Amino acid sequence: MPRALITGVTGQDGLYLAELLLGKGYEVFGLVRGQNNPKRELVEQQVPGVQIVTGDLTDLSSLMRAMTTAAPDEVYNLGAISFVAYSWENARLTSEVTGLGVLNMLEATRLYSGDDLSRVRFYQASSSEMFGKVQQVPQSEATLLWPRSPYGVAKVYGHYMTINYRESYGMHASSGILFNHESPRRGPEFVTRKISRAVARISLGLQDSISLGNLDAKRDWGFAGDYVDAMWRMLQAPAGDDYVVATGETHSIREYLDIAFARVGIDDWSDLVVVDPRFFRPAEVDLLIGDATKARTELGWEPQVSFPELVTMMVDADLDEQRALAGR
Ligand code: NAP
Ligand code: G4F
Repeated sequence: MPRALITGVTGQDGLYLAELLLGKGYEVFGLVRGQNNPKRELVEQQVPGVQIVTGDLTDLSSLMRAMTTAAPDEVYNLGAISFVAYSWENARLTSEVTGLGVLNMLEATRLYSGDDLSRVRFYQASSSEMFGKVQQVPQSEATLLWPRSPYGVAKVYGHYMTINYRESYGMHASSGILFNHESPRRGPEFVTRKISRAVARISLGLQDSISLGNLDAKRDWGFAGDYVDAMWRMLQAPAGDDYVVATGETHSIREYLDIAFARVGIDDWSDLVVVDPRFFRPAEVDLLIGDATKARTELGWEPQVSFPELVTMMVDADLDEQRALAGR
């Protein structure tokens, strides 16, 4: 039975990846940080097969203990401070967790591996946010990186450190440059879930309007369940490498709003959306669209869920959740 260690198991991707690996017969260990972390219960309820180990990406010795306990064949480093807007307010902490945390996890993996440095396969959760002020459309593995946020800068550090460990030590280390991926498990601070939840609440009479920032930003949005499959495929490849994972389509926040409100029978949402400058960012990433040709051809990966299906899935899930909370 193969063994995997997932950092960030309490997050959106961690939960989907744990489900995927358990379904494939893996023994799965999930790193959970902090004392009495309330998300631990979420993992225990939603993916009960996961064995929880405690540790923090900023604490190398805790990661080495986690490696010894899990004795993994595969390490998926998904843990990060992942909310871009928060990263300006907490730039140093973001650098320590999202940037230096990758170095800590690579070091824990290298030290655990001993003489056989290709024995443990390593996945790093890199991000399309690294493309920032995009230098090429669409963005591929060869596109120059130009990050626009402390989060993006931290991800660039982790990305190059992963490449460096592959080149320096011959580790099977892969970096997935994933474009935005969403689901009903998405945190409510991200724009897609913020909208799907608000649309559900507005349609049920529980909320009057929604305040948002820049409605013209465009993202290449896919379904998180499809994207964790790409992570697994990278670690089954003969050697570590870097791959863009994206749908190849881009849509604005306005288009997301159109489909989300239409799902609850509202065609004109202009009076229901308030543009609030508080949600504008010091520097914006205006356009992301990925070219995933390499992942398609080398890994046989294909996204299964379309943009309208994704939006509909999220609104429907939030309608169910809000109805249950309101006792309807
Ligand atoms: P998420 O839901 O925000 O999950 C982040 C995870 O990191 C949580 O489990 C969180 O634990 C954990 N974490 C935070 N600080 C930590 C620390 N100091 N030590 C250990 N764990 C820590 O993110 P996601 O959407 O699942 O994304 C997974 C990864 O992919 C992240 O690295 C993200 O930056 C990257 N990524 C995401 C996307 C996307 O569109 N979703 C795209 C590209 C790349 P707590 O629950 O305890 O806070
Ligand atoms: O949903 P967002 O916060 O996601 P963002 O910044 O693209 O980052 C996500 O995707 C990255 C991959 O490219 C990941 F690496 C990262 O961890 C995270 O998962 O914002 C999307 C867009 C932005 O342009 C933002 O300015 O939506 C715009 N937006 C407009 N109003 C808003 C809002 N974003 C949020 N969160 N909240 C708003 O009210």
